[in-house]
Amino acid sequence: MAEAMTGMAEEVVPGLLLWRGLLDRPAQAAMVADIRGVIAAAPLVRPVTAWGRPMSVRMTSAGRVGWVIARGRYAYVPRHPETGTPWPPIPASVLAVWRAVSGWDDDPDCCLVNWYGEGARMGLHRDADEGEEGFHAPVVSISLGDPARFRIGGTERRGQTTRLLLRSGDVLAMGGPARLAYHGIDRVLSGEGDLLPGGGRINLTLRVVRSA
Ligand SMILES: O=C(O)CCC(=O)C(=O)O
Ligand SMILES: [Mn+2]
Repeated sequence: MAEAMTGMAEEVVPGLLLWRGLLDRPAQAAMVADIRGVIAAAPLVRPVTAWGRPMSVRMTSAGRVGWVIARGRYAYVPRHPETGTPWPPIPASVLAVWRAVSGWDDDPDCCLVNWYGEGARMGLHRDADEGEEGFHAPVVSISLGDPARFRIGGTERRGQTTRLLLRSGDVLAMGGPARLAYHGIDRVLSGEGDLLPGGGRINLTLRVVRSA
């Protein structure tokens, strides 16, 4: 299954695989319902960066560990920072995507949930808190809701970048030479999708974490 799925992907840049429209509309709607369940158990928070600025994206997690910014430091922790309760499990619908595309035997430890409201974006960054062993696995990203302009470069912050539009139902895997590449969301095309009432974009990233 994993190999067959890998064959169906477009390799946008080395290591960055894209499955356009992997999730059809009913699958997207079902996944949104599952994510609303995650958010009900683990409310979205707006992390504050090390520079003291609140991020424009609101976040929560599912899985063994969740990604947080704690006193200016990025960390994977086993409990929600505000409620103190363990993160809810990663929904089966989301795990099924990981199993189909990651080519990885183990399930991910974290599903980071990003909620982009009007004007939200995410600056260029690397997913580099998962620990050396976690870097061998890809990061799998699922887009739901309004389309977004995604950008990816190399392992240096400066340098050439490639842009692509991510639409609802698209799935990306960042592995191999793209695993530690700088990437971000320049802009969400608010209101151009019709999956989420009132607009907005949900992005899920699945990560193997060996640092926590
Ligand atoms: O929203 C996206 O598509 C990317 C999110 C991302 O890069 C992250 O959560 O680390
Ligand atoms: Mn990222």
